[in-house]
Amino acid sequence: MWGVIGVRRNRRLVSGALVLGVVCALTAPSAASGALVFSGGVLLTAMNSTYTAPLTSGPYVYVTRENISTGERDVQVYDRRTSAVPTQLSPADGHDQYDHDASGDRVVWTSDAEADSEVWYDDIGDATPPVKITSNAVDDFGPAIDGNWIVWARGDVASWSLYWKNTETGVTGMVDPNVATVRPQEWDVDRGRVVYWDEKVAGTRGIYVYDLESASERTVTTMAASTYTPGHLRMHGDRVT
Ligand SMILES: [Ca+2]
Ligand SMILES: [Ca+2]
Ligand SMILES: [Ca+2]
Repeated sequence: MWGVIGVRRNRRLVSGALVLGVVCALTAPSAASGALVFSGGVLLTAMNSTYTAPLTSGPYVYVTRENISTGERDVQVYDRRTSAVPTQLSPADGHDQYDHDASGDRVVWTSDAEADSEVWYDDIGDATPPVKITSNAVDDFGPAIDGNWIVWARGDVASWSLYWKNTETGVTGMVDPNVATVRPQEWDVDRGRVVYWDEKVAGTRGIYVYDLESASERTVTTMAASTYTPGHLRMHGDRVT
């Protein structure tokens, strides 16, 4: 069983995977300036900044910006309609905020400002400041958002499980209550359904889709763990890719 150290280690693995996926999907950032090259032009460039994990949603481009001097990471948003300098969403507090996901003008991220990590949420379209949607003594990380639904991993002493919150109703719950040899991996949420992969039975890995409103789950596919590791899972409508 993994302890808290194991949870933190795996959180880093999740973060690394997300960054790697972005690098593959887009032109690699310039090593010299940290500028993000996008559609043949420079979208974001600033002194002392490295931009990672760009994510477009509507007119917005959400990024994690690292201050090269201090190493502090913060979540920022760039509005393509105004082309103004990015707005920083997370506090310049000397702590890291990162691993953002967005749905239109709604954005979530992980914050390391406290002893254990917490998940924050903001709707940049309203005047309400960002709110912390978790408050506990274990790690919360890897938030994904679509519409009213937020899904993230909540670390327990031994491992983690996927939790969800409906921002409209305030209701929260757990996606995957089973205790498995491998914890839920590579989750995504779309229209109230969560996709993830897991090893619920030792030796067998499966891709699962959990419906948050009906609390029902279907198995998309399973295969032997010795020959099969699911890739970068995405949920979109009725499709899992
Ligand atoms: Ca910060
Ligand atoms: Ca707001
Ligand atoms: Ca926490």
